[in-house]
Amino acid sequence: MTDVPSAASAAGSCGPTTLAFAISADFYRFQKNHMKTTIEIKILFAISTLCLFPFSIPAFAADGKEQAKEMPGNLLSNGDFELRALGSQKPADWIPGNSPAAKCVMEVVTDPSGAHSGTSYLKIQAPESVPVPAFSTKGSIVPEPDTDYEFIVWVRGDGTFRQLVSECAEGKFVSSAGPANLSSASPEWECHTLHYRKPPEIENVRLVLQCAGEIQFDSAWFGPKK
Ligand SMILES: [Ca+2]
Repeated sequence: MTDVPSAASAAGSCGPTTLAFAISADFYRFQKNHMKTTIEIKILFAISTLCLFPFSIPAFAADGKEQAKEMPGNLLSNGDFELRALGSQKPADWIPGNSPAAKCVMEVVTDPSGAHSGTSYLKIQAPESVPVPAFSTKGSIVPEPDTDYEFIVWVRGDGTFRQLVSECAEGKFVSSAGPANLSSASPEWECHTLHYRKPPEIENVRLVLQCAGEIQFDSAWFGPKK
């Protein structure tokens, strides 16, 4: 993944030292030649303002680029779990996918030092149950035919989990693609990738996270294989 240059580095040769030297030199010539005109003062002020402008906004420019580069090409909405549903601690654009999931604690936790991406992650507290609680994307995605996809998610916690691609045809759920069994989560963030290719009869898919125990998810990504 290519790093995006920061706003400060993009400012290039228009650095503070160069700027100070240029202004000092101009001011010296200004005094030497006794050209005390209002127009020259205005020109010097305009030059200094234009050169200093990039240094006044690096935080905003860098933040936007950081978010854009974290998960480029992601077809998932709110895969980084940075957004909550209105008036709720639950994540925007994710919903309980079965009745056990509706009874679980599912919340976005803001923890800048603990999040895998951004400042927040999804925490789910789910009991052992049959069926295993499942959490789904709210919207469906239409994968291209004959194209390899990846469903990536970062996971940690105390319990078990798996990621699935829920497949729909003729407006109905027909099958799930993914591992047959749940896996144990690690206490530290680990990346898990599910490879997926849409069968011809499948029209659209939803992405599903299943878990039991206390599991945290972050940086979920679905898109064509990179
Ligand atoms: Ca995040």
